[in-house]
Amino acid sequence: MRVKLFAAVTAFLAAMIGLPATAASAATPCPSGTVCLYADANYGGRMIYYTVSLGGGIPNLAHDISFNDTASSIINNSNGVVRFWTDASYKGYYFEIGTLKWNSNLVNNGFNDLISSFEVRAIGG
Ligand SMILES: [Ca+2]
Repeated sequence: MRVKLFAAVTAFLAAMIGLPATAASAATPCPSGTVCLYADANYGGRMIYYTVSLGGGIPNLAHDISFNDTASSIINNSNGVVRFWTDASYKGYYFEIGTLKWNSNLVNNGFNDLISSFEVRAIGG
């Protein structure tokens, strides 16, 4: 009975904040050798991943993948250093994430829902 009540309360709270009840399930893993961008904090919501190689990047997240100004958390599961920009074509303000680093909530560094492009700056950083 107690468990059922907990489940009902959880579902109710999920509904209140506009999330499906399954939102608490495990985040989509970030494949090895890629950098992953998540629409929600703590690696939730829609996710895109990109295979890291020197000189690579996505100059415009609005094109094809519709991920402009969307990312709220990031995982770099690669050996590259990735620079994220607030504007397309690697312009505006930026921050970098090194090899095997992550940021669970881009509110923390002021880049939430702002990333419009990213580029691989180095390998082995
Ligand atoms: Ca932007």
